[in-house]
Amino acid sequence: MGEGIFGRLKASLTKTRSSISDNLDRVFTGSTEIDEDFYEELEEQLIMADIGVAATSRIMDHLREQAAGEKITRREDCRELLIGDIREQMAMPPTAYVFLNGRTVIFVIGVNGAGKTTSVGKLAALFKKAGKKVLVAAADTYRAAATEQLVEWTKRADVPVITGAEGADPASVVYDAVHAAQARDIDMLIIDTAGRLHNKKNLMEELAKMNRIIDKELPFWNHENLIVLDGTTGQNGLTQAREFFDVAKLSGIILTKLDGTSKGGIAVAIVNELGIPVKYVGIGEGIDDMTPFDPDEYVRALFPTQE
Ligand SMILES: Nc1nc2c(ncn2[C@@H]2O[C@H](COP(=O)(O)OP(=O)(O)OP(=O)(O)O)[C@@H](O)[C@H]2O)c(=O)[nH]1
Ligand SMILES: [Mg+2]
Repeated sequence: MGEGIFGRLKASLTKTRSSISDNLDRVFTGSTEIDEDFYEELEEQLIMADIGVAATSRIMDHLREQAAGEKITRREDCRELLIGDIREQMAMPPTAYVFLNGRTVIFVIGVNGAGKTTSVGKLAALFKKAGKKVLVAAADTYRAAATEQLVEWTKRADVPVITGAEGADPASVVYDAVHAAQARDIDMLIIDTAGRLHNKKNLMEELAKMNRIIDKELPFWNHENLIVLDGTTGQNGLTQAREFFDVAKLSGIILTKLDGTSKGGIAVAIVNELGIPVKYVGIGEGIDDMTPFDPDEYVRALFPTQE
């Protein structure tokens, strides 16, 4: 499945003439020797690819340092250094997926429209297929439509869901879900939340309250807070994500809509800026359009001619 999905990621990253891979390749094949023009051009292309100013400047500094230290003069060799650097930065911490081995509660958080509810549905399907007992909780009680949308997804994934009335306290839904999870011997409890940042104080209090319930009721469970980021919003999405760091201890990123951007470099910017790993990527609107993030596949998709 990974190959198929990353084949599509690769296709989407190379679909336009302005794609990162085309232009990056051009930088490396223009002439054989490294010169100042080369560095400038490369820097520009990395920023164009959504890798962001901070990550680009880190990458460029490292590249210049390495090239000087290893006395590298050929652009082609520099390309290998660049690929190695990005692969290293995107490497998964060894603990990234430890939560899959035990009972886990996952909060899915993020701004409006990022793809939270869709991602909860896809994760539920993914875990169910892996043989887990999954329960979903609809803690976005602000709109009745939000619960209806999630209920649809849980039907598709064939997993049970705990809901609350419109306007109910989200923490009460979490409380009910926690008890249902214990009674039904659940492995994975996935909680969909509302995405509003206009009232940060409320959001903070609400997330804190829900987290307290988990800490009290499920102290021995793994606890993941996954933030959903829309891959098409580029650097703006990052600014919004930073706000969530103030309100929750984030353990990973779900990067959605990678099928909708030719600038896949956003994942590099995100990891560089936020310092937490991308754990899952969304690559379409269907239930099977989610996969664990694979740094090697990702780098291969960014640099397609390097196999
Ligand atoms: N192409 C594509 N569309 C996606 C992906 N993930 C989500 N979407 C779409 O993005 C839109 C918003 O998704 P939701 O899951 O409703 O987002 P949300 O974060 O729950 O939104 P709110 O509950 O309103 O805050 C929907 O139209 C989804 O189909 C993806 O990986 N690829
Ligand atoms: Mg939603």
